[in-house]
Amino acid sequence: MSVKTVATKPIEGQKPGTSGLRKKTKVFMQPGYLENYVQAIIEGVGGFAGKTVVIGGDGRFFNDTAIQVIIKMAAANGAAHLVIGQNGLFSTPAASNVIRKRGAFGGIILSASHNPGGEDGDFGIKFNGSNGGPAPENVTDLIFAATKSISAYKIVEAPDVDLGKLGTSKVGETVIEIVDPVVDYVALMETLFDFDKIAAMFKAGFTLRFDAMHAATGPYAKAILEGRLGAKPGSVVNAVPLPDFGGGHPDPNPIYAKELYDYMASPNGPDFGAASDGDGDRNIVIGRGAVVTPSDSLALLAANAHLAKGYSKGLAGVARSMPTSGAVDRVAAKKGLACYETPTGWKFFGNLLDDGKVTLCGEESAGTGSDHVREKDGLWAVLLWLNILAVRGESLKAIQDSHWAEYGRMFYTRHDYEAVETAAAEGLVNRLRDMLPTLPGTKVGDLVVESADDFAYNDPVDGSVTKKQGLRILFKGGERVVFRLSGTGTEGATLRVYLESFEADPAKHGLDAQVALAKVITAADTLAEIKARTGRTAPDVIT
Ligand code: VG1
Ligand code: CO
Repeated sequence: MSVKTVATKPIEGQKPGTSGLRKKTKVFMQPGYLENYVQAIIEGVGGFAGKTVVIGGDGRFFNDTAIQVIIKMAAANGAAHLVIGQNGLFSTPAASNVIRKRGAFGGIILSASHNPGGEDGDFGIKFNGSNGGPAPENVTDLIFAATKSISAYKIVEAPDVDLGKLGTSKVGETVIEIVDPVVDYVALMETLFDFDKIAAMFKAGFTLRFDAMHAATGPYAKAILEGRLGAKPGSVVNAVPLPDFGGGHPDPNPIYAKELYDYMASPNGPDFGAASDGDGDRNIVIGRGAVVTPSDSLALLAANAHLAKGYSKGLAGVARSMPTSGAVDRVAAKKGLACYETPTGWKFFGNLLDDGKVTLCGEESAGTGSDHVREKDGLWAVLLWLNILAVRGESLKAIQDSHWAEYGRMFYTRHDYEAVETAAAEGLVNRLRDMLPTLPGTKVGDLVVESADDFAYNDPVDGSVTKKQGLRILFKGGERVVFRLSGTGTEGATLRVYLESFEADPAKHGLDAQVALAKVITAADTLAEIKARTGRTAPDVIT
């Protein structure tokens, strides 16, 4: 087996502080680009020699081609054993599970998550460590540094591996093991949830639609929901992963999963609807007459998780990303649980989960998860919801209404301005950041600023400090606006504006969030001059 060393130049592209690289697929397809980044990962994490590495992705265009390259590069860099999902597929949470279960050194996950796929879409790669979670910042910093200093990559000359064939083979000295990606995941879910209770609920006539959006979760959802729990055949739709996600945009929000939202609102809609994203780590859940915001879902799951067998001892604590609403904080306060506030991105939950400080965590961007893996997990959240519904025997709407009556409702919305000119978006944020110290006491419309800061996180486990994680403006009535720029977009800049306000009065809990938040939305525009500076009259996406 001959190892080639190919001279190369440093690559542009990775944003420091992000857990991987996301680019247009065509950027990754440029000669040497993928190879450079993979070599930068290998060097950044201290080499692959003698190590076990898990590999798989969400099946988008270029997934299989990229995996063949990664196999040959891992072999050239001395990896001992590669565990690869059949046909190159792993949902992100399933990959996290396999890394943990095998005691692997880590994994390479190929996904651009909720971004569209295809030759003209997006592609991405990230490295997860031995705990199964996205590499922490000290490691991504080393990978980033390697992208700047790289001068050569190593690759073996060998035939492609048959990714469809289960079993073991070798590339040079490296053992290649192709595994069924679904089996271990189903086994894990079975340890956490009362499959018999959920199955009994389906048997009694409960109906569901799960939209896998032609992405990674399809095979898992079919196997568990229809195969094990007895949901009617056809309950899981768009179940076959496709390289272009069937032309769709695998983000389960009201715009891209409109079909599901419409079906849920129709007279023949099922009792429960859910969807996940490209790589299967996000989820949304919808009941008859009740859409649950991800922030509320986290709070509701925290309040009810003990009803499922895997969480029957209660929770160690909870965590949410800073822009996520404070709904879960209210549950934590009432139950006497520790509640942590972290920067956006799952990697920040890793230490809290590893240290046993929290059991449940979540983000406003449709991600919830627990200490069972080190990624957010879409299907896991759906199963926890089903378990809760089966035990409580109430509708999702009834459960949400009674939760709001008990804890109050946190109205919440996120406004995204996509593909904004980078200089305009950065100008907006920089101007506002400079204004922060002057804001307390300022009147903005009917609201008065209480405090304003740029969020910094002190990790309670390793003592690391992460700064500049989003501008927070808190008003005297408890309303809050957060501004930050996305780290996952691939075109220009995406400005995210997160808005929330608290309402104790149940008579007002039925209001539309955009209506309830009208004053906060206006205040956000007044402060940040969003319309004037982005040239947009309205957000591109409202969730
Ligand atoms: C977005 C979300 C964030 C999430 C990240 C990765 O990041 O806001 O909450 O962790 O995507 O999700 P940003 O920087 O664009 O706001 V996924 O489903 O790609 O793993
Ligand atoms: Co995702």
